[in-house]
Amino acid sequence: MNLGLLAVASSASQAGHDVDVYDWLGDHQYRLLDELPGVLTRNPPDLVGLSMPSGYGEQYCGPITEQVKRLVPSARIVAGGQYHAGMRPRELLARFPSLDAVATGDGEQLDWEALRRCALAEPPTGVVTRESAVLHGVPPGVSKKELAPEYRFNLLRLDPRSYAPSIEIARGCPFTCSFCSLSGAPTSLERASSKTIQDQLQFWMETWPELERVPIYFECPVFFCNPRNVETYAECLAPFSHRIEWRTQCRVDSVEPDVLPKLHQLGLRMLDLGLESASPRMLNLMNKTEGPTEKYLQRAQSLIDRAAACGVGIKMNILLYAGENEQSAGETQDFIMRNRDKLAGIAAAAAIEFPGSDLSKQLGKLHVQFGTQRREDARVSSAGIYPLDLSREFPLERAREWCLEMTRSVTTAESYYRLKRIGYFRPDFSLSEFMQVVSAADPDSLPFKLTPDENTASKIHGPWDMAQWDQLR
Ligand code: B12
Ligand code: SF4
Repeated sequence: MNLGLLAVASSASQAGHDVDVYDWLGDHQYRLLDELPGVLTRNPPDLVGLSMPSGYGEQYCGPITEQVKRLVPSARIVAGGQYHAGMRPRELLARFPSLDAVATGDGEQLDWEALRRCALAEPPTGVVTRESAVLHGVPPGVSKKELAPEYRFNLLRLDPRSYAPSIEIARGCPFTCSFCSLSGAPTSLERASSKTIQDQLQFWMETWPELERVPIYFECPVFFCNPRNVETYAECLAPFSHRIEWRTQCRVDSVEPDVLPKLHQLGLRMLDLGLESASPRMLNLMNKTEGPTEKYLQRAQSLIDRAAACGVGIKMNILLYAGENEQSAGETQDFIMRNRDKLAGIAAAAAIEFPGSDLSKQLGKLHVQFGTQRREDARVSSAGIYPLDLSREFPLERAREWCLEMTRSVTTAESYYRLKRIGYFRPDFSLSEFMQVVSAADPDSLPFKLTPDENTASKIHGPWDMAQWDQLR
């Protein structure tokens, strides 16, 4: 679910505007492009907001904005999504002639009424237009004393049961890991209020009354928990902890190992741990930790050990970065192999250049130092996103081969299903349905290895085809 889109729409609705939300998961859920003429004609909008949290949405921006302008020429169209659209407003306006404006920051503060009435040369705060000479404040003048958006789920026009449940628990990140889009816009962390969290949980409980436990992703850039604030979570989650199993993401240094048993009692089942690397040199290059790297790795180890002991699954995120070589990748590989039996899975990936990130800003320097360079990707390079040759010694192909090998060394079909069940799949998507999708897929294309049992299952021929497999990924 696109929580950013829902948060913005909810605040517009609270301000008295009539809002419809089409949180579009793709043609398999709703044929948005086919339906758009009907939607626009039935209820012609004054303003259209497009959410583009990642560059992967840019491919739809042209067709949607052109249709809107053709059918409702008076409508103003604004794109938002602070870590993507907000990083390249001018480029978007140049690329999409029918787009009028880009909102650069948190969307709750956007003054929709002002945007509707203003001359495009004088947009409201936080909005960039083709005609505005300068950016009016980045991001908009947000006074985020307490993050308490009221999520109005009733604005969704599509069936909430077709989404993987997620809720927002915090926003913003004070760290500056150089590969991350958030590094280009360092903001402090804002926790959602208990009421905001409870209201969102209540919605999902009501959406899935028949489920004993509802799997929910607790969305935040970094989950922070220590013995001091764990009681705040306990109070907030107490009415729900017997009915939820949740997953969230953290840094090595943001969760204290001692709180894991308590979090497990509160329903935590899966923690995405951003280790990124076990090579001290790479951790420094990524600006991943301010303290000594040995301490970082010791802390990671105790988190993994403690989680394994109390039944919290750890899915470890690994990133190969600019300057990587066989030695540094080998150090990370050793760490993974040592912990293989304690991990619920890993996701290994090669760093990608995203607009606005520190990596993007430092590319020239990294090229001189290591030979890091962009590679074109026909799908996304027009959105300012580039895969990279990480170094002369570690080109893109080698990085991809290494990542697949590592991911497969830990993940099986079943563990992959268990990982994705919270936050990615519909709650009622069963393991046997998943295995049917797997059975129709080319085993070489899978991000996991099939165990002998699963190989047998792969002989079952389900009604699924590869297109459905692609949608699941
Ligand atoms: C949850 C999440 C996902 C979820 C759901 C995505 C979704 N549709 O919401 C899933 C797992 C599906 C996902 C997938 C991917 N994601 Co993602 N994801 C996130 C994450 C962690 C949180 C987003 C969120 O819910 N935030 C909470 C909401 C409330 O905040 P928000 O989205 O920023 O919205 C606010 C403003 O941006 C703004 N706003 C948003 N939309 C609009 C629209 C209008 C009109 C206006 C005015 C304002 C506005 O107002 C909102 C409220 O204040 C972000 C990182 C982050 N912390 O934001 C990455 C992030 C957006 N993802 C990223 C990436 C790369 C991906 C993937 C490509 C990963 C992959 N390799 O497959 C895919 C691409 C998916 C796609 N098709 O676009 C990158 C994007 C970088 C880029 N420049 O492209 C981010 C920034 C992570 C990162 N650190 O690099 N992602
Ligand atoms: S990787 Fe995580 S901790 Fe680092 S800047 Fe991004 S969101 Fe923050």
